[in-house]
Amino acid sequence: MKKNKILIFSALTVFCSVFSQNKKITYPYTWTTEQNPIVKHAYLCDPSAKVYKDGTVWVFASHDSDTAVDYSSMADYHILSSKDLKTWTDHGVGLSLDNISWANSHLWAPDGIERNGKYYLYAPANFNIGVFVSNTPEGPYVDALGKPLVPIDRAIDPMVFIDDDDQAYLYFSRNGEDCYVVKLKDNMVETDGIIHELTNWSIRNTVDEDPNFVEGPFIHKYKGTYYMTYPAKRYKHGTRRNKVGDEVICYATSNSPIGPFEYKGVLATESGVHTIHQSIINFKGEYYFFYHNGGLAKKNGHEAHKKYRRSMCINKLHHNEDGTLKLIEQTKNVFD
Ligand code: FUB
Repeated sequence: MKKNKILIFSALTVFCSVFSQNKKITYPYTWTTEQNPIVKHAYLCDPSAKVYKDGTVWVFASHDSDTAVDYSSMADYHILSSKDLKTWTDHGVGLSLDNISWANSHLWAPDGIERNGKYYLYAPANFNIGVFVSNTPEGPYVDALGKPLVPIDRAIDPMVFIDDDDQAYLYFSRNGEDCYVVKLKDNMVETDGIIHELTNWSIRNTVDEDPNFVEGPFIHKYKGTYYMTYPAKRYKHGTRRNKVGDEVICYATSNSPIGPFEYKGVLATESGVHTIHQSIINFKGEYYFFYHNGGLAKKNGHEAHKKYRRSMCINKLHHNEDGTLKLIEQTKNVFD
């Protein structure tokens, strides 16, 4: 009898899980939550958050498919917004592979920004970075150039930062070990000057114990200091090609947006899904850390594939008095 009850309960759980995954969502889709993962209707990951001039938080997220078994099937970006980090709207797909003539796979981590009344999305497709433009933050975004913006292949994870003097910088990574920055012209669709390689800083150390830069550079400025956060891995025996373990988030600081940056330490430990991809915002005077984990895959019974079916989370970030960053607590409650 007890066995039968367990069987019925398991069947119901699987049914409910499959049913909820197949639920048809119409966009824009709005919900309220204070619990991680904050998005439960789709596997949205690589969240890049920005606060726009009117105070709205916008998030540009990659999209893992419900059946993903690797990172190659990522085919569109969802764009989300919130005015309080509690009630969220997923505006649906802002850009998809169908609208990029020069690429046919791998829409990896994007970033967005507003400038002069226009909205720009920087996105890697087939390991080349393109720039896309829209009249609204949620898109749809159209290809601004019809070709990649950055003349370097194997480039991923673009991030755009506009400094207080209005100069825009495009950061990106390459080959899972190099970091670059290049200025952007005011029009945001042309690079300006040379591409600086940043990985000759102390963040590229070769000590076995310390994690080394892999990808996903993100800049935030706090009290005049430039903080670069980035996913990092340990190198076995100091060999760059021999990385071990899952990514953690490290940070380095500089007094200039083009470095040199000085390694400071680990900001967030592994999130349980091999990658962890971060962004940081100052929202109403408090700092928040966006990242992804495997929470939704676990809830949906997809734990075996959680590495490729990632879910977006937020926790608080604290600056210490001495300028260091407190280790992020990856808690269920966003506002803990
Ligand atoms: O989501 C695909 C890739 O995995 C991203 O571009 C990386 O940052 C890592 O999260």
